[in-house]
Amino acid sequence: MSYLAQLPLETYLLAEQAVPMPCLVCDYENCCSASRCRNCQSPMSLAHNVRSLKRKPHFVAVIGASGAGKTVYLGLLMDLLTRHVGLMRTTARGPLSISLQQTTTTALATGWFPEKTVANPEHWHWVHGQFNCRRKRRPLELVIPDISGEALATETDRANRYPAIRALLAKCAAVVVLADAELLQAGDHTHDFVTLKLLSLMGELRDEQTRGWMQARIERRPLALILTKSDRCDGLQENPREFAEAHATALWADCRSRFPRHEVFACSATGATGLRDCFGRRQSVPLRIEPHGILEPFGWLMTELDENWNKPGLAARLCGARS
Ligand SMILES: Nc1nc2c(ncn2[C@@H]2O[C@H](COP(=O)(O)OP(=O)(O)OP(=O)(O)O)[C@@H](O)[C@H]2O)c(=O)[nH]1
Ligand SMILES: [Mg+2]
Ligand SMILES: [Zn+2]
Repeated sequence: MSYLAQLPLETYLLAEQAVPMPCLVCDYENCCSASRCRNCQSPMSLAHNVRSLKRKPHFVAVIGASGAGKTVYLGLLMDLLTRHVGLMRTTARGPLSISLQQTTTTALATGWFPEKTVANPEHWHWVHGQFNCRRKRRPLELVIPDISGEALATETDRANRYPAIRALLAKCAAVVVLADAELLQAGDHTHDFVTLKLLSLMGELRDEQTRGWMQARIERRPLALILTKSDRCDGLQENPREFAEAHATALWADCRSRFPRHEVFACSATGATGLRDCFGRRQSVPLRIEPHGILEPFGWLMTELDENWNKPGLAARLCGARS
């Protein structure tokens, strides 16, 4: 009787693990089985999606102070797009891309606003999807993260505390700035400083970007200023530009001077809100969900992105203009 056994070494599995996988957000090289980047904690599924699809997405940076309404806006936007409301629609890439929409709509359907986004990057939602507009020929591949306002503010004061934010601000192909219209109308500009600092940081990082036509495109990236909670401000929906000039003078002027392609919009998620007691604290709750002005800013951004990245011959023209 023999006591010898044969064990296959399967060293090819080790070799497979040794091949590094660069993070799509910060380019840090990770082990290919990692689920989150070791440097910026963004999901590695983004990089895996790109490898399998062979199409690199554009990043859209959504910035604004804590409480500006980023999560509510993005969650509702994704819900409308996946339900094919209007001319645009999206197809989510991977299950993680559906979590933001799920969290937001579940909270709103049960009579609450979603929880404040925590500063820990492991809990941020990264939406990766293919976005189509029926009027356009080519779909756009986009990654839109919902980042905590608290983390955005911290990054402006302590560089590299959140590497994902820095990388996103440098790489993004479009910018969405959210500002609380109710606060602006009341003359409270404390939130503006976070956004102004982020826009200034973006300008600094842009200068470190690659040269040539890529740099030219980064310089032409569009910015949409969205004034949120328009249900609380009379007349805002009808004339957001006038409102921005009257109540957000510094912020709107900064957006215009830094981004040659800009537009201002107003939106609201609710028709009315009320106050509800929650563990001894009075909290604002939605009484009626009536999305207003959610799709328009995104439609404008898609058109601008399409002009900047998909238009044949534009790269050549930009190169010519700069050389
Ligand atoms: N009236 C009204 N209130 C809103 C609307 N959208 C958001 N809010 C209020 O604003 C609060 C903050 O909204 P969020 O979307 O969580 O804000 P955020 O920018 O994601 O904040 P952070 O996660 O802290 O960065 C909500 O809890 C609501 O009380 C809206 O359309 N109308
Ligand atoms: Mg949030
Ligand atoms: Zn990373």
